[in-house]
Formats: sequence, C-alpha cells, structure tokens
Amino acid sequence: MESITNEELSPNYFGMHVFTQQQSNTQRIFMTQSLIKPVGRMFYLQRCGVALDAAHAGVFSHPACHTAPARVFGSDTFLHVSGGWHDAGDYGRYVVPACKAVADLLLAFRAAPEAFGDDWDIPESGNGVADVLDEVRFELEWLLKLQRDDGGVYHKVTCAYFPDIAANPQEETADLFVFPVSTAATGDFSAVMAMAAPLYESIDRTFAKKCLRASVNAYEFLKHSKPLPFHNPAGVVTGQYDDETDTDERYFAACALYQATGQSYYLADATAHYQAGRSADFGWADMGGYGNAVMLFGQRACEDDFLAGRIRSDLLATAEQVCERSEKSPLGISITEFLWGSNMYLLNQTMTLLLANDAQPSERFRKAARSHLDYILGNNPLGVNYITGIDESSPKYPHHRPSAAAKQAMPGMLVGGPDEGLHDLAAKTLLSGKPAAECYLDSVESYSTNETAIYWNSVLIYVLARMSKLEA
Ligand code: 9MR
Ligand code: ZN
Repeated sequence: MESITNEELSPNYFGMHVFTQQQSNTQRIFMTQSLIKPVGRMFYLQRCGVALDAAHAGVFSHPACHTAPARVFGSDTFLHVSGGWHDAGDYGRYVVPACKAVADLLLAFRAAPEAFGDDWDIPESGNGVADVLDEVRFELEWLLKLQRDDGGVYHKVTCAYFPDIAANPQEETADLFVFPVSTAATGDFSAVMAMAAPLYESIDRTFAKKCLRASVNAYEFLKHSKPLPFHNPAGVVTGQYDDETDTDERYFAACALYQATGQSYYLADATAHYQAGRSADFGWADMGGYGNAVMLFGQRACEDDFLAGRIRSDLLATAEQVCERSEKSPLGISITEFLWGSNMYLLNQTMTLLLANDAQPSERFRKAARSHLDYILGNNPLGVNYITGIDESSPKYPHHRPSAAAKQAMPGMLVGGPDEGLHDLAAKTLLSGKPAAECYLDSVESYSTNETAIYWNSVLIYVLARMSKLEA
C-alpha cells in the first residue's frame, strides 16, 4: 500500500494525525479499496475442515482440521459437521456470530457489488463469481449441516475447552460436540439463508433453492417453538453467545423471507414483531437492524407502507443520535463506553450511518462515518491502526492461535480494541486506572482487547465497501 507521509496529514485536537477535508478523498478511496482484499482474505484463512495450501495461505497453510464427527452433546449420536470458518482466535464454530458475519458480507455485496473482485487469491478466484460470495457460500454450506430435520438449528460446534494458545488448527483434537438447538441460532439461520437465496439464484439455482427451503424449514420450527436460549452446560467453557431475547431474530427471519418470497404471511409476522418491540442494532445478539436493512434495501419494496415508513424514520432518527454522540466526542466516535469488541460496536453504528445515508443522503452521516473509520485506522489516543498487517502501528501480537503458532500476525484482522471492563488478567494487571479508550494491549494474553473475530471483520468489510463507493 502507498504510504502516507506525516506532511500530508495534519494533527488534530490530540496531536494525532488525521486526514484533512481537502486531502482526504483520494487517499481514503485508495485506502478503503485496498483494504477490502486483505480484510476479506481473513475469512479464507479462517476456513475449517479443509486443507489450506501454501500457495494461497503461505505460513497459515494447514492440513484439514476438525474433520472428526462431533457428538451431539449428551447423546450417542455423531454428526458430520465439518467446514465453516473458525470464529475468532479460538477454533470454535458458532452459528449466531457466523450469521452476523454472513449478513454483513451479503449486505456489503448488495450495497457495493463493484467493490468485490474475483481476485482475492483464494482457490475459487477466477471462477467468475465475486470471491466474497464464494467465501460466504463456504460458510452457508457448513450452516446447512447444522439444521435438524425438524428445522431447528444447533447453536455451536466446539470442544469443551480452548486449546493451547499456540495450537495449530489440526492440533486441536479434543472431542468435538454439537450443542443444543437455540431459537436465536434458528432465527438467524432462517434469515441469512433467505438473504442468500436471491443472491445465488443466477450463480447456482439448485443451491439457491436449497437455501430457501432450509430457511422456510427453520422458520416453521421457530413459529412453533417457545424461546430456547442457549447456555453452556456445566464443564463447557468455550464461547456461549447467549441471547435471552429471540424476537429480533424472529423479526429478521420474517423480513428476509418476505423479501425472498413476497408472501404476505411473512410480512404480517414482520409487522407484528416490529410492533411488539424493535431493535435497530447489528450486534450478534441484536439482529433487528438487519431485518430493517433487508426490508428497506432488499429487492422488493415493502408493501406495508406504514411499516416501511416507520423503519425508515427510525433508521434516520438512530443515525442522528449516532451523529450527535460522535460530534460531541473529543475522539470523534459514537460509542460512549468501551465494551469487549468496542471496535465492532463502533463499526456497527457506522453501518447505521451508511444505511441512513442510503435512505437519505447526508453529509452529516458521511462525515461521522469517515471519522469512525479514521479512528479504526489509527486516529485514536493510542495511535494504533486496529487492523493487523497494515502499517507499523498495527497489532503484532493478536490473541489468535494461528498467529501465535506461526509467530506472526495473520494480516487483515480487526482486533476487538479497548475494553474498559479489563476482562483478562493481562489487561487487569497492566491497564488498571487507564482512560477507557486506552484500555487496549497488543499482547497475545489479552483476549478481551486483542482477539480477532469473523463478525468484527465482516462489519469492517461492509464499511470499507460502502465507503469506497461513497468516496468515488
Ligand atoms: O465477542 C464476544 C463478546 O461480545 C463477549 O462479551 C465475550 C464474552 O462472552 O465473548 C466474545 O466472543 C468470544 C467468544 O465467546 C469465543 N470466541 C472468541 C470471541 C471473541 O473474543
Ligand atoms: Zn478447524
């Protein structure tokens, strides 16, 4: 990447170097576009169940991992559930965050298809299909394996414990388990399968149909199921992704199925869920924002004018609030607390701004979005570019097993960023008393501030793709 010298930048309030209004555009277009490929390639490098060859994966190549059949927890049944992406710095595969990642990537492709080439240097490159869709299909094929015949979708496939931090993927050979069906997983699954169906229609009709059938099947399970929240059984410590509220996932599924089929049955459900309580967020536990996004920007105009109007005005109002917080903040960002994965929360809110800008173009929304991306790329109190492998200030020691094993950071990964809760020992020991925005440690020990995750990279992809089109 072309480097930008300090002279081209000017110091801001904190003496940090930022893009200026006049200088920014060309540089930012170049920067956002050139980041899409490395950030997108992270998904390929997280692939599970298949060998990654040296030609495509370099030092991160590995033989097929996690291919043993997994035991349905508490039973004598074993299932073949290989495939999908490793979630994060661990090798777990979890449906709920996987669906957030898929939803982000599919929305990104819909919003800016021209930002996605067929040249990500993955095995499918050059096959005539945008590599982001090849990559998403890899995840969808895995998700399909997690659906029971009655439509319910298992919550996760993991071991009971995390392996050593320097374990290669193929070295995690402890027993694998498939954990119980949850309604959050089933709702998210139904929704992303419905989002995928129309996008894969022209690529592979049979696959598109399979996605739609699976979506409908999951939806009918949901309709007849009480909420089934997931909690780790005793003795299991891998990620939980627990979500006590499944109404937003049910809403998202109804919206996506309405978009895919045009059936009033789903529209009526979407309206009912919306009226019962709405969530406009894009977090792994709060998927209502995706329902809104597919409803407003899907292929079909929403036939319920009242619902469409409400969604639109809510989106604009939420974006105004994001701007207000961002404009008030000395850091130029809209998050007011730094939770585990703070960088994701900031980018989720940036997604709100960019969707709102699509509903009603506004320089105010775009300005806040630029300021947020600048923060991620280094305009923050620590001067850290929170994406690995981009410049000298990028994290070098992410809490990420393949990186620890290879003794070098896999490039193109967004780290979680400051977490004022100091949720790991290294953070507690070394960051105590620091301002919230500085509660970040570039250490492999700091899983609460320096881990990486597919659903953090995915929202970054959305922001990069949408902004590269905006700036052009
Ligand atoms: O991203 C998750 C964050 O929102 C939670 O606060 C945290 C603790 O429950 O877990 C994070 O997810 C981790 C998951 O549990 C296991 N894989 C790594 C994830 C990223 O740190
Ligand atoms: Zn694996």
